[in-house]
Amino acid sequence: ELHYPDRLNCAAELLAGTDSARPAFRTADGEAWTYGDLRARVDRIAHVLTGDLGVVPGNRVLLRGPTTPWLAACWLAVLKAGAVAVTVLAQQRPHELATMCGIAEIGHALCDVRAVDDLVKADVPGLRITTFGADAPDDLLRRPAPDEPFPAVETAADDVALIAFTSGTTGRPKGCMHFHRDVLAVADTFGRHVLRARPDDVFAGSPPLGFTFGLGGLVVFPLRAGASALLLEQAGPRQLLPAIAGHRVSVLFTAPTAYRAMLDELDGHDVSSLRRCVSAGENLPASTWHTWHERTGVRIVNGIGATELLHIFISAADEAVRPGSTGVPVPGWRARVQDERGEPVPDGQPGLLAVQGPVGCRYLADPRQRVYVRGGWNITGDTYVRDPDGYFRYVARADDMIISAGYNIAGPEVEDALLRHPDVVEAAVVGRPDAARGQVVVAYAVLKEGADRDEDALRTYLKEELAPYKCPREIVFLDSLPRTATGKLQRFRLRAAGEG
Ligand code: 3SK
Repeated sequence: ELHYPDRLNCAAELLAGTDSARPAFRTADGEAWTYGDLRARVDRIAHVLTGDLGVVPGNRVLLRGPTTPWLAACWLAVLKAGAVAVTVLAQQRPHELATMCGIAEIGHALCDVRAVDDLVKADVPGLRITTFGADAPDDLLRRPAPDEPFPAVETAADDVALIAFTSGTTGRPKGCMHFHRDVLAVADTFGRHVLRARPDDVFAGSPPLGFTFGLGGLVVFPLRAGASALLLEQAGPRQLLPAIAGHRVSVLFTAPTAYRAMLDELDGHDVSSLRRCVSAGENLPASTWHTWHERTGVRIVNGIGATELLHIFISAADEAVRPGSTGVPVPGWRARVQDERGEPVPDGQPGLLAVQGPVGCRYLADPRQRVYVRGGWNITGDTYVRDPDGYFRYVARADDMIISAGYNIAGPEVEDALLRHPDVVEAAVVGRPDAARGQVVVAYAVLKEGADRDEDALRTYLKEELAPYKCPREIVFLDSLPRTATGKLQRFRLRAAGEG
C-alpha cells in the first residue's frame, strides 16, 4: 500500500533530500548538473513562470524540445509552480501540436528554441511561447527573477500534475491526466521494487521525455533514487553504445528494436557497466532476450507500460525473469485476463489484459474513457495469457490477432520467428482480408544491409519454424517499417497498404 500526504507536490519531493553536490544530469557534450544546480535552475524557472509569465496553479504549460537537462528542469519547475506539464514530442508536426493544444487548452509553452518553428506554425490562438536554449532571443533565463528559493505550491496529492498524450497506434490523440501522487507511485512501485535503483546508478536511454516511458526512466526514477541520468539529444543505438561506455551507464531504458540494433554494433563497445536493461514499448521476443544475455551477460527486464497508466505495471527482474514472458504484476498492481464481457478466463487461455493499481486511466474529455476503463479495470487493448505459475505472456495487441481459416494467429509469434533469421532486422505481420480464408498472413521484413531479398528462402526457413497455417502467404521486403513518434509499430498502415 502506498500512502502519500493529502498535500503533495511531486516535483518538490523528487528534488528534496539528495546532497547538493551529487550529480543529477549530464549530457554527451560534458555538461554536468549537480542536484544543487538543478534545484537552483528549477527555482529560477518557477519564479519566471509565476512572475513575468503570469502562470497560476492549474494552468497547462506545453513543454517541447530534445532531451536536455533544461527540458527536465522546465518540467520540474512547471510542477513545482502547481501548473500542469503537457509534454509533447519534438517530432510532432504543427497540425498535431495544434490538436493537442486545443484538447488540453494550453495557454503557455516552454519550447527549446530548436523546436519552436513548428509550434509557431501550429498557430494556436492565444498561446504564449517562451523559448529556452542557446541563442533564443527571449530566452527564459534572461527574464527577471528573484535569486532566491521558490517555495513549492502546496498542491493536493490528486491535483493533476501532467497530461501525457497518446495517439496509440491509430487515431486522434488522447490526453491522459496524471496526479502528483501518480508520479511518485510509479517510482515507488516499478522503480523501487523492480529496478531497485541506487544513488550510484547512472540512467540513460532512448525514449524522449515527451513519452512517459522516457520521463519515468530518465527523470522520475533517477531523481526518486537520488541517482543521476545521462540525457542524450540523439539516442539511437549508434549514440547509446559509446555513451554507455563513456559514462558508465548502469540502467538503460530502450525498446526491443534498439536492443537488436545495438547487438549488430556491439563489437568493440564496453557495456560492462550495465546492471539493468529495461525493455518496453513493444513486445520483447525471447530470441532478443537470449542474444542480449549471451552477448552482455545482462538479463533484460521486460515490461509492459501504458501512457494511460503512466509507466510499467507488469515486469520481472533478476532471477524472476522468464524469457518470452512479460513478468508478474509489479508490487502494488493487480492484473488478470478476461473476456469481452469482463469475466476472467482460465489460466493458459488468451483474453484481454485488465489492470488495476495506484494509477488509472483518466482521459481528458474523451468518450474513449468508457472503452479503456470497464468494471473498474483498465483494459489496455493487449491480448495476454496468464500461465498457471502467474506469469503474463504477451500474445498480440487485441486488434492484431489474425483469424485465418478458423485458426487464431498472433502476428508477434510469426514476427519472432522472422527475427530469429540472421538476415532479418525488423518484421511486422498482419492479416489481409481473403474471400476463402477470412484473412491470410502477410509478413513485412526489413533485411540487413546487403542481404538478398529472397522470398523463397525465407519462406523455406519459416516452414521449419512455424506450423503451416501460421506461415505467411506473402513476404514483402521494405526499407523500414511505419512507426509512431514513440517507436510503436503501426500495423494498421501495413493493413491499409495491403488492402489498397
Ligand atoms: O506505451 C508504452 O509502451 C510504455 C511503456 C513503458 C512505460 C510507459 C509507457 C507509456
